[in-house]
Amino acid sequence: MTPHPMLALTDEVRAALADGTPVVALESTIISHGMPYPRNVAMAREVEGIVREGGAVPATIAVLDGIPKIGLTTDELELLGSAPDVAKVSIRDLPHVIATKAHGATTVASTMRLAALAGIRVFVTGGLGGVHQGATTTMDESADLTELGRTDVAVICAGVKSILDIGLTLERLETLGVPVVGYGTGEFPSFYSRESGFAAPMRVDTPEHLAAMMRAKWDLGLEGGIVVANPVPAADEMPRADIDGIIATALAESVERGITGKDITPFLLGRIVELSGGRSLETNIALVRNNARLGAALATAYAALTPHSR
Ligand code: PSU
Ligand code: MN
Repeated sequence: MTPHPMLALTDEVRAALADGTPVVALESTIISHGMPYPRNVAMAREVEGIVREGGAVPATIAVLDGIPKIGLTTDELELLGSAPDVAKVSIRDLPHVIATKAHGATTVASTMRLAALAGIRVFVTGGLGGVHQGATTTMDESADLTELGRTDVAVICAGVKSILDIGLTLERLETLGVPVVGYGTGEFPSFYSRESGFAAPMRVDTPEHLAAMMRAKWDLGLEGGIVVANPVPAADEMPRADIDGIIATALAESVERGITGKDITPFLLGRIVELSGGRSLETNIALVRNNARLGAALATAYAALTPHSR
């Protein structure tokens, strides 16, 4: 497919997509709003390097001066990680950030959509948005879920952290027809920990089987994404007893301070880093690295099954 004309692709990404070289999309909210500077920028560069070592081309996605960028330069990554005026941009925010020629860091939802418009089918992130705790009264559910229901991209993440309601998130994904796959595990992982107490709805153990699922889904015309839940390596995980208490404290503070809407996830992530004395940041970076390795392998396996024109 031809990339949408409103997108600005780097020459490297454009060439890779044209000749069938595997490409892996990466999001930017995790850089601008998910981790503190300068670790965020170092993480973003390192993850791009891991994708390259795995034989794929990284395409970090963001909006700069109102232009959706597919692939970023080193200077652009630095800007996204350090500038104070980078908005968190989900699907509903895309028209505004483009019209006002502003900078925006894209969430899972908007990164998925821009990746699909470029012709990229594999996307690596850390954690997915989902149904928030208390959503039965607040109705706070991430647009990541609706986007997964409609856009054809496989999203590699480390599961859903318990700042969200994991059970309700899995229910919503089932309703939306989104396959949720435990990679090498029968248990759905909870980001900082390998366990969540919830079973993974299905299990796959190789990139080749994941790629075959992508082909089967989209060849049948079943639109929408696939969630690949890849547990954090055992050596890097946080014990659930530790992290659950920290998350409960951060959640209580968010209620006390009246934080709502798009500000909740960045607030909670920041407080979890502080309350854990930086431990959660190390786990977060480790799981993104692990996802990047799988992302490169999956993009490679998928490219092997897919003619260049698709
Ligand atoms: N979870 C993380 N780190 C993140 C996010 C979630 O551990 O950076 C970001 C992702 O970009 C995700 C977004 O798409 O938060 C979800 O925000 P919301 O719930 O406002 O849709
Ligand atoms: Mn929300």
